[in-house]
Amino acid sequence: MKVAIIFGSPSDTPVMKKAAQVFRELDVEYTAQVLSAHRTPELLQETVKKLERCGTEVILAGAGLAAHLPGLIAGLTLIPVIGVPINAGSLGGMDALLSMVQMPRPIPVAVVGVDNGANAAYLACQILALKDPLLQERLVAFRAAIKAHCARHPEKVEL
Ligand code: RP5
Repeated sequence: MKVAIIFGSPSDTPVMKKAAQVFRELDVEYTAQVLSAHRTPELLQETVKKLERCGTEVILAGAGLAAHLPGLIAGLTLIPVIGVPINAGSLGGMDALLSMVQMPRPIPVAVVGVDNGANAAYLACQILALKDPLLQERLVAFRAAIKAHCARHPEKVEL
């Protein structure tokens, strides 16, 4: 499996489902599991090592609150990690966003917008497409379809 989706709690499921939907639409195989940096750190470490052994190329990591999951994973592996900050509390996701984007060097986490699981999947697909010409073709076709749709249905605004 080229992509692994990991998220901190079952309560993150609706956001991470958006990523899974993109992978299905673009015909990219993925695995998904709930693993918490805080609640099950040893299991997380074992899982990351397993993902390395089975050739995983990108990891999506979604978490809310003190969202250490993507940073911890990034510290365990060279597989690129895309963090999805999740709005899970009174700070509207800013807590998760900043904890992901402020990773200290040299352990980066690529971060998308709050609750934007779909964009994390698109970015993962673009990374995979560097070595997968057929996926690249599907992405080009997808972008062309979006462009054609926007050209056919330009948004009208009242000024
Ligand atoms: C984080 O804490 C999870 O990623 C989730 O976004 C948040 C709340 O988790 P639950 O209390 O709903 O399990 O670790």
